[in-house]
Amino acid sequence: MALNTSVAGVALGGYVCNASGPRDATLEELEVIANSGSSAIVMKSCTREPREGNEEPRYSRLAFGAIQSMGLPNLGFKAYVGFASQLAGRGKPVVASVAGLSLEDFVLMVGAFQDSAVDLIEVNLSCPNLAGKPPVAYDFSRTAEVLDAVCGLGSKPVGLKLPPYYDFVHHDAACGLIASHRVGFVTCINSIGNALAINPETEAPVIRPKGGFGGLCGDYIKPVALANVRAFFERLAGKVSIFGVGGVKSGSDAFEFLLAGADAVQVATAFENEGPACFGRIASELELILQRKGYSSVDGVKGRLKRV
Ligand code: RRO
Repeated sequence: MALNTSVAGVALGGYVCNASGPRDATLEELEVIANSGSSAIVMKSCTREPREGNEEPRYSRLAFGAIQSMGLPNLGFKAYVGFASQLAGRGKPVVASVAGLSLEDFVLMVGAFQDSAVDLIEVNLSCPNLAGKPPVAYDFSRTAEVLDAVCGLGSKPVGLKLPPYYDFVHHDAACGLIASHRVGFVTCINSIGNALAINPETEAPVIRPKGGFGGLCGDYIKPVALANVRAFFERLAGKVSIFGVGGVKSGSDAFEFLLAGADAVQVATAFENEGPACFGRIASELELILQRKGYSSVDGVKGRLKRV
């Protein structure tokens, strides 16, 4: 059964890979991903300078997922440029994720990764956890500025990690910008920003940064993620590839993203909870579903959501 696929012309040997975020900030962690069933090695979003991230507690499991406000803890982009050389040649694409704190940072980092061993560059326009810095992708004029500045810096495909949008006017606006720039892929979605979970025993939020407001992850967000994948597929199919992310923890979840139109899925919360065995497990479950339904590849199903 062929689960092989491609994103922006880059071949992936499987449909399931890790997402930028959990367990991907150090070389040791990235080696674990390299040796797992993940079909790509996606690195933690990086900044110009190393960051410790937000104060603890900043991650809390919830009944159906998690809430977190990590605050971009990472080793600084130069470390990831170096890691890319060490991770290249392992039979799977290496994906950089850049989160600039300014336009200049985005230009510097995308330029550096264009000259590196990575295969894809994900430009994170959607981190919800930096106090005073709203996600760039909720401001379409700032998004246009970033795209103008980073899309022509080299030949490696550049993609956008997007926040959830909740109205078609916003999908239309985002797709208008994407269609007028050289964007190879979109990653839908980042966590749902500024959720609040309260512990009634302590009478306090479960995480400390930003008064408890943080990114919602896991099962809670899957329908929103599917909706965004579908909305982008309807507008961009055949022109721009789509990574689906948000609540993928089983083969059935991955199959739903495939029907919605995702070229591949990324796994975050399930990887955090289960460790690297999740990738092979989810891929095997997806394979069984495809077999049972008589499909011989992911391509025969991609985007073929039926009408009711
Ligand atoms: O590090 C984080 O707090 C973080 C990032 Br960069 C992101 O893109 N999305 C998220 O939920 N958390």
